[in-house]
Amino acid sequence: MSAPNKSYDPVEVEALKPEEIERMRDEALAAVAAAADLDALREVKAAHAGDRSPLALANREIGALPPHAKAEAGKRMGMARGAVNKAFAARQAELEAERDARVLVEEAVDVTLPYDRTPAGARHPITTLCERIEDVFVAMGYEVAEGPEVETEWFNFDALNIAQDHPARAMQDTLFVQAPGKKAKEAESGVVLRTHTSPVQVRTMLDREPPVYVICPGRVYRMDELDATHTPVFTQVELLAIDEGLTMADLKGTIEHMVRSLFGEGLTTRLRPNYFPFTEPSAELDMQCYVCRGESAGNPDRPCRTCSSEGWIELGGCGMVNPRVLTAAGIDPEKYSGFAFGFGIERLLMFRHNVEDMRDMVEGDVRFTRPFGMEI
Ligand code: FA5
Repeated sequence: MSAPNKSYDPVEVEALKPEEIERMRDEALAAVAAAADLDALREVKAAHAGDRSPLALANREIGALPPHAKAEAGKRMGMARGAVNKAFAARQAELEAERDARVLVEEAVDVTLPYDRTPAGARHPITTLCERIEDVFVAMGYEVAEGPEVETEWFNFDALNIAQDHPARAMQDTLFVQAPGKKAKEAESGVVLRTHTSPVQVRTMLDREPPVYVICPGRVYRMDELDATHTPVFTQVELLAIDEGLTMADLKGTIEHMVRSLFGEGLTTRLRPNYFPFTEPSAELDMQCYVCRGESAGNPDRPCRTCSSEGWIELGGCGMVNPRVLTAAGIDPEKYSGFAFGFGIERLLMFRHNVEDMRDMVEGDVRFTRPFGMEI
């Protein structure tokens, strides 16, 4: 700091000359305006408005002025430093606004992007529906039984009373793994990809002593073209009960319980006569349409897509186990009777979930399976 002035002469203090203060102010203002970002502005502040800045050092010189000169110099200095501080605050606000706008753009999160780059698949609804049906029957005391998909003709046809000349045994209908009589001299029976789950009935009866209550889910194969309502590989569930005194009424009551568990209360079922070599009598089992509850039948004002306005939906084939089948499996038909029921899960899935094309079920596209949920 300069020595005190005895008489007023601001020129004596070089740094307090008006033009010098203006120069320092203008230099500071130019530096503030030139600061391109907040870091640069911070440096500008230290250099032009900090304790060691030219204006601050000049400010200290005011003390060296005579009292009557201090006011004028102080006013001039105050205005210069005020202008610099104001410019600094304005530039800081401007740069902060620029930074905030940039951050908003650069750090924006697109919440619509997939959150998982390796999404988990979903269990196939055929699997979950099969398990649901198994649960219904296990709760009634049934066991789950399985059999091989590559099956002998004997189990697939003969033991089920399906005669040698039955059309189902023709090469056009059944996929033969080994033709009868060839290679397998010891076993005359040919080998096929099972065409239904009914051979598991026979295997189960040979394996266990009655009473028998089993449910047999599994994959089956037929020479069918893949189209909207057929697939050459599909899933059936077979139900078999062998006990003393079983009748068609037990069969109907059991299926009605299954229908209630899968579709809700209040739906009736009906039996239509049919023929299967392995059951006698045999029937086709229908359930009342769970969407229109039968109201669409004969009512053009209330069409129903689910049952094609029939009012009924075909569930599958059933009947009392033919005594010949019981005998082939070593069970006394005089003592025991039994009922069986077999149905296709793909068809059940179609009408239960309004799937219009069976091909969607076999293509393995998660866009089909995902809407059914991740049921474990
Ligand atoms: C049978 O397979 C008998 N074994 C069912 C049975 C069991 C009757 C026990 C009596 C006692 P059917 O050929 O009708 O029957 O087939 C049963 C179900 O399989 C059909 O109702 C249908 O839902 C399904 N199905 C048949 N062919 C196909 C196919 N190509 N694609 C998908 N589902 C099919």
